[in-house]
Amino acid sequence: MPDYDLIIRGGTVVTESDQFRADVGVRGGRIAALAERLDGGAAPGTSVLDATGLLVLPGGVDSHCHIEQLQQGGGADEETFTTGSTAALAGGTTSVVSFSTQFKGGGVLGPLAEYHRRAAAGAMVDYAFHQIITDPTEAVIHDELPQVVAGGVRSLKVFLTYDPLRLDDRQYLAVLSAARRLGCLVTVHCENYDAIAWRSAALLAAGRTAPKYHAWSRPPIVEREATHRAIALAELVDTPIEVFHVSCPEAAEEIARAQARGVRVWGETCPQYFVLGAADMDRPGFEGAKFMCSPAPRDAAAAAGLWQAVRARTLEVVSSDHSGWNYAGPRGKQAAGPDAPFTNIPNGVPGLAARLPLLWSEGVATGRITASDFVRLTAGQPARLFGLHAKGRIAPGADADLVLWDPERRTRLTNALMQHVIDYTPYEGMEVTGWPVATLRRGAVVMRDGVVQAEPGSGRYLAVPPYDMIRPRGVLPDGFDAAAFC
Ligand code: DUC
Ligand code: ZN
Ligand code: ZN
Repeated sequence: MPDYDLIIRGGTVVTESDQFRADVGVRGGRIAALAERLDGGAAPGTSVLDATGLLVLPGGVDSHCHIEQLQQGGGADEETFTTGSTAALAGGTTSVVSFSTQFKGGGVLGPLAEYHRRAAAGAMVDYAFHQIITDPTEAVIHDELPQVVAGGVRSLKVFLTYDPLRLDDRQYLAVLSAARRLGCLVTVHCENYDAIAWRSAALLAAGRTAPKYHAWSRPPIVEREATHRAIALAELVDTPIEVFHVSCPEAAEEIARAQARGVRVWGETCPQYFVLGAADMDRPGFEGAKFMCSPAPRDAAAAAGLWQAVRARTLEVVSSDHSGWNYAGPRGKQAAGPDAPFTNIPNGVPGLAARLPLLWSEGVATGRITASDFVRLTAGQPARLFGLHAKGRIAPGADADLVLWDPERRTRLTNALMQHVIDYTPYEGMEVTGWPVATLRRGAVVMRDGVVQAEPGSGRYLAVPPYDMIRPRGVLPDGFDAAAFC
């Protein structure tokens, strides 16, 4: 038997701490060796992939993307596991964490079983799930969630805004308590529901209905307040949380303050908050709808504040929050017509394939962050935080999920390059520096020069075992563990 199935020859390996010239030997889908020179390239059964002049990065881990998410009333997102995987692999991402949902009045086990079925049939990336909780009934909390966790889902997602998804504070506390008992992380969408409803009603009454008023309905203060509250209640229960999609420095400051006093809270941001702004929602006609997501994109000053928070390690994950709605067609942004008020336009932007090029271009190529920071933000930290132990790093024993990356290549983004099913990209026409030349998943080349080749269903489910990083820290008001009694 040859020592290696594959040798990746002559590239520069980038880890969270270093960059060094090394060959990478792969055996059985895992990294078997790293060395300045690996012999065995001539052995029968060993193939060689030339990476001269390229960086070798760990495959991206996108820990927040909405793919084939089931929708109320039947059906699912138009981005299927197969099309979403194609976009992911085209952009250098090899693992995702997507969302199984709950519909109010229903349980979680039924939708989760269906979601597993869809992913097993279609995925070409490896995948884990977040479990969205919209209705934390006794049955869900005490009967169903323990089964969900036993099946390898250790991240619960809650929304503090959005009808019909949002939880009030008491319900949020119930989810935090369950997470503490079961050993889960809670991920939180932080915006103040009532403040948004109040401002939206006023904007509609004033005739301000265009897409740009989406941003007016939810200024940074509504995100800051909800972030503060989400953290305070998590501190009350002593449950670790991650604040999703931080869009502004005001929210990042709340996270930084809590981190400084030892609270286990992590922050995520997304490329759209670096490169899009509220001004994009003011494009002519209905075009602004293409840029609508929540929280809303802000402005250049906010983006500068986010970069600072990234450099300070307050924000340690950059995910896509890929949430694709077509611009045209009956189920997309114009579902309620081309003049729909902002309150009736689906939220979300697609970004699976654009995530790594945008972050490299805006972050590494400009000198704001290092290549090792990039690896930590896009692969290492999301893998650690969500318990994906074989992912996100280049080291013997880890899965051979790798990207051969050209750090200099300049590319003008088009929707065709994104390879998702959605009919537009909000990044159309932007020029980026840095591009994935090839993507390997467990040692197999699944994308080369933009051509994705993998079998639907070849992605593997990543069941997450208990892990230390999300253990409560053991600090409770009065030392009383209320979560143990409810
Ligand atoms: N906001 C979310 O929280 N999720 C999906 C899309 C969006 O805009
Ligand atoms: Zn969200
Ligand atoms: Zn989301």
